[in-house]
Amino acid sequence: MTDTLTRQLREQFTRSDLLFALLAGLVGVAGSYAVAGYTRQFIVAPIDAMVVRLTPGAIVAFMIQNVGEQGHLIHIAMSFGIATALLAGVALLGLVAARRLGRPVAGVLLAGVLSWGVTAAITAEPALAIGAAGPVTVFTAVGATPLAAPEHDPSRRRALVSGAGALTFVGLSIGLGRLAGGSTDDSGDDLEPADEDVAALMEEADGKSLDIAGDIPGLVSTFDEFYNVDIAEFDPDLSAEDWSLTFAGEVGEEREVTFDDLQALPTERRFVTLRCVGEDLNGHKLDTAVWTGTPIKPLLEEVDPGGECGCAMLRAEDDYFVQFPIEALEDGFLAWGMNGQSLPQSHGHPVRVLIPGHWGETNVKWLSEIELLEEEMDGYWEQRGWHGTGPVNTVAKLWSDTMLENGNFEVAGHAYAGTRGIERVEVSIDGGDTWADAELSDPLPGDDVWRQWRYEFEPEESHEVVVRAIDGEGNLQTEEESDSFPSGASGWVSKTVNPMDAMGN
Ligand SMILES: Nc1nc2c(c(=O)[nH]1)N[C@H]1C(S)=C(S)[C@@H](COP(=O)(O)O)O[C@H]1N2
Ligand SMILES: [Mo]
Repeated sequence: MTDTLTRQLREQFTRSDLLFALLAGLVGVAGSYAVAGYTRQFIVAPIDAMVVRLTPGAIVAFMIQNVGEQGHLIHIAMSFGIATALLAGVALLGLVAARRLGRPVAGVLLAGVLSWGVTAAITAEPALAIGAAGPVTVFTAVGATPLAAPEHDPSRRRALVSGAGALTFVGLSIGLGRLAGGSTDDSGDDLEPADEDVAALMEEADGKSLDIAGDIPGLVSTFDEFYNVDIAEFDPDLSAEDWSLTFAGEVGEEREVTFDDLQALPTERRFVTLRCVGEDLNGHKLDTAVWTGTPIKPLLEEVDPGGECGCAMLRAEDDYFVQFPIEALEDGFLAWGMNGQSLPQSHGHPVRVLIPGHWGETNVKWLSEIELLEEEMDGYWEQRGWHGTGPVNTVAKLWSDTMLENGNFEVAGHAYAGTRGIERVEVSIDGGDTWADAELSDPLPGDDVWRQWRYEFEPEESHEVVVRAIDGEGNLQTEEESDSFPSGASGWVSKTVNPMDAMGN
């Protein structure tokens, strides 16, 4: 049965057809990249979004635990594969039609029109779709041409030349795509009018940052330092003018808020720290910025939320969604500025939510809708097994250990406990037998901000350094160790350091 099927298929096209179809698929994807760059107009982008949506939760959870950051690469490779296969399939159809009809031109036209149609349908960009359709058409034509005169088909040579041509085209396209896509310049423009209040806060943070010899962030993370977690490979590309936020579901009155509406509300600047539930205990998905925006509460009160569960689903333009209690949302902040610039694309341009003291995943970027619910529903990550919508765990990070010129050894890092605040950080240099207080940075204004700590000691050969924080309610950071999945990593960060080795370097 399969045998006859394979045979039948084989009768439809030759090995040369397959080769040219594959080349056409590759140059089609490359051509799309050449005109669109690494943006949502690139044919791979919507496919990636679909892959993200359709990947079953169990697989995503497995990938996060076992594959980690490379998971994104696997996703994107799959999406590239699908895009290439789609365009190659269209080219193959054209080649088969060319032979069947005995009219190469008809087959080539078919491949051209279909590749344009498929790309336009996927990207919703009819004009840019020519970037993919052009090269697909050309390579289908090359593949179909010798049919007219098979006796002139030096096929090996033709395949080599075409392959080289395709590679050259892909190379050129990568160069062009880099120019076309604005993905490199990530940071936004300066806020208008120049925001002196932000400047003053940044200066305050600078002044309060400890003098740490090791290379770690200050009290405000720079755009380069600030971590990023995105479910999609391609960030939504939204303009402030076209953006709006809808309050829907169990509300007394539906309401749509535009960017201008937001700007007309009282503007505040806040230090807010974000931490991802998926990070390792001593990981670096913990950062702080000065955010410009407006509180959510007055808007919520206007729409008069109802609903049994007292909960809301927040949705975003990348099809991200997360649900948590209105109680937490009420303390939230709608931010359009970060460190004195308009919100960068990768951090949710033009508007994101900040929920004090809760895990990063509640801080929805590219926010589009707040739906008040009747009953609880899982969010994107909850569907995939995570429990990351509640308050953050307390943590003291050990991010640097440095031999100082004065012969002492310095250990340092940041500590964070959400809205509970950090009261104290303790350091042990003997594996937890004895403890001493670390130097702490003066607190910054705000009720959801990390602090820096630093500890200096006269070193011996080797030390097991352990750090732990005490939050503002007097609770000691839990010693019990757990993985980040599903509720955030716990335990005390420890590290064996060999100061004398360091000195030898
Ligand atoms: N729309 C949208 N919002 C999102 C995410 C996302 O993928 N899409 N990721 C969430 C997660 S898991 C975290 S930890 C934070 C990260 O914010 P950042 O990328 O600005 O650091 O954003 C949250 N908000
Ligand atoms: Mo996260």
